[in-house]
Amino acid sequence: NLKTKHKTMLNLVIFGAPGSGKGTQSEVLIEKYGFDHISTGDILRAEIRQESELGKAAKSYMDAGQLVPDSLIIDMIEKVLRERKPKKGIILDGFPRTVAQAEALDALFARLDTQVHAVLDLQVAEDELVERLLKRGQDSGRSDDNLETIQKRLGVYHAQTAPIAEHYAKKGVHHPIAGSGAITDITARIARVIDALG
Ligand code: B4P
Repeated sequence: NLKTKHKTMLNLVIFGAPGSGKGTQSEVLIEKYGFDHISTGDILRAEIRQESELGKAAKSYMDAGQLVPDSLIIDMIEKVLRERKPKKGIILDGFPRTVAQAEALDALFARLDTQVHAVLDLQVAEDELVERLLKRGQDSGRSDDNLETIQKRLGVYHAQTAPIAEHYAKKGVHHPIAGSGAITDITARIARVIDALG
């Protein structure tokens, strides 16, 4: 049941470029606050491992550093959001990634009589992003963590994903977070925003 008040349940979006620490901070936040974690990247990688129709459709886009088409992602997230029964709140990680996805999420939450309460935008310099992803690529086995694909993903981020920040700034829920430094320091910056939500 996603219909709640601030004090009982929060709908949070963790936002930022590839390598900005979305997955990393989500893991810490689910532990600290008991939130449900919905990572579209993780769901898509699981679909690929299972060789589902969605996985087969998504794989070529992901390997090329492109976004999976909005229609597939929006159907997928609607299904996931309806199945989950979060108690403390949810962290959307890697979604929305386009303005069309953000608008679809607004419409879905409106139907459930709720909204996005905060967008936590992790800001990290480009050279550090590349360095982190290349380092992960050494042992993650992720087919998209190589220099050529990383550069494509960063280009896609600037062209298609970064404009969402403005969409949420207009709604007064966009929070820039300095995303460099120790993981615990970044968590503390995020926690200050979450705790101020009430
Ligand atoms: P994602 O799985 O979301 O991958 P990502 O953007 O690289 O972020 P991730 O969360 O994994 O990395 P993090 O920054 O935590 O997406 C992969 C692909 O799936 C996309 O390219 C797209 O094709 C598709 N996709 C997913 N969602 C979609 C959607 N909504 N619409 C369309 N397509 C979609 O960590 C990176 C590295 O940095 C890690 O190794 C970590 O250890 C390190 N790190 C983190 N914090 C650090 C710190 N403070 N200091 C040093 N290193 C740090």
